[in-house]
Amino acid sequence: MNALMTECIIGLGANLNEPAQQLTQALAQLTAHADIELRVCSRFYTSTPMGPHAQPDYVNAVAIIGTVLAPLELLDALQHIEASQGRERTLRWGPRTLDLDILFYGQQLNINSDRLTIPHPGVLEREFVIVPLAEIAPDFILPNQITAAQFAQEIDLKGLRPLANG
Ligand code: ROI
Repeated sequence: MNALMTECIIGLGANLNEPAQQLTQALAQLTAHADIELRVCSRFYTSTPMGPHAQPDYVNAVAIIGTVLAPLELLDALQHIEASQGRERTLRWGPRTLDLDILFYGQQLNINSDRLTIPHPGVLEREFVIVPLAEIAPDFILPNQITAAQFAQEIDLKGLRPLANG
């Protein structure tokens, strides 16, 4: 492992155009990226849409990466991958082919800029983030000071379930 790498937690989500394939392809792009090292990814989960319900179920996963990129550089890289897989930025909380969110960057860094808020503000409300995170990093301390594994047991799963072949 490169000592200059920062460990980051990334959320992946998709609900259009073969969502599981979108996630698989995104993981391949992360792996291929010169400045990103994919360390581990959770299983894929099917989740109920948060926001307007007139949209397909999502496939979600959480991955841990190492990167030498600064936060906004990482955001650029992730948005480049989203765009390459046909993501168009249209409706807030609308359906999407691929969403790559930086959930946490490094140990406890808070970032509040126009383009980026870290930790991601929705983390604690999102069972589709907490449960996959608990799978790969059970001891991770969330912003509410509880471990991911503990919090995963307390929240409403809202139908979240691992994909059969995830
Ligand atoms: N709902 C689910 N279940 N999974 C997501 O990844 C997701 N992403 C979003 C919104 C539209 C908020 N809803 C979601 O951006």
